Amino acid sequence: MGILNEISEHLQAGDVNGVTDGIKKALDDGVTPKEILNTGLIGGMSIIGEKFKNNEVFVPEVLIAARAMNAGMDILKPKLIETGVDYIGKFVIGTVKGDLHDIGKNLVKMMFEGNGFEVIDLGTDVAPEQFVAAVKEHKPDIVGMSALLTTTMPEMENTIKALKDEGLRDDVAVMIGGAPVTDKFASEIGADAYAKDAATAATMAKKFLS
Ligand code: B1M
Repeated sequence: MGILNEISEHLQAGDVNGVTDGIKKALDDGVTPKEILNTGLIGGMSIIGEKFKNNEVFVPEVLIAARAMNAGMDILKPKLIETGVDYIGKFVIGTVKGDLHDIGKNLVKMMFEGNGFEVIDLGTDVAPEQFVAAVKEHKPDIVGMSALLTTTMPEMENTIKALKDEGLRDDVAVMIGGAPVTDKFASEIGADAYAKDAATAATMAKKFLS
């Protein structure tokens, strides 16, 4: 459908006004909020995700597209709530204790939102007990942790241990990532998955949904 492709194109170009005007027009034309979300916004974000993975676009383009997606979601969210939106899963994410880097974490968040997840973002410097409290409160399918410092990577293991101590480990999948993190490290600390980039993480996450 033309208008949905237009929204997707505007999103990929990071054109906030194009996205918001397109959504208003689509709603006026009787397109459902769900179709706008799935084909226009998520469709556009998935293309950006693929291009990012293939080094065809870079962090600034993804952040600009993410800003356009956020602007679109501001209009769409109330409509989605009215009509009832089916998220594909719930994802809690945070940058671990002692670590203030959030650019990668925010990209991961956007890619998950762009793939249809409800995302609870705990921010940066998130202590193991905060992850535990969020799992108790939100009952997510997946907990994601990001770390950019070699000195904060052990907090990922501490968080997994805290989840075990609270009897919650079997209730959630744990995904980790960040520049110094590796697949080997993920296995060593008992995480369920490591992803090297945000787009891969969002695709990989779907295997943890029941
Ligand atoms: Co910092 N910093 N920094 N820094 N910083 C690094 C990480 C560093 C490598 C720079 C260097 O020395 N070459 C170094 C770490 C060295 C180490 O530990 N081995 C470092 C240091 C030392 C520090 C300070 C200690 C410096 C100081 O104060 N002396 C300090 C620490 C502060 C703290 O956290 N407590 C510090 C501070 C900062 C700034 C505040 C200035 C700023 C952060 C701003 C912000 O985030 N809002 C900053 C920045 C920008 C960087 C660099 C330059 C860039 C990081 C970044 O955003 N990359 C970085 C050097 C570098 O990487 N070239 C550096 C882009 C981002 C998109 O990539 O986060 O890796 P990344 O995310 C990727 C993937 O890793 C993956 O997806 C993303 C994209 O696809 N991914 C996941 C990330 N999380 C994931 C989770 C997943 C899956 C995938 O599943 C859940």
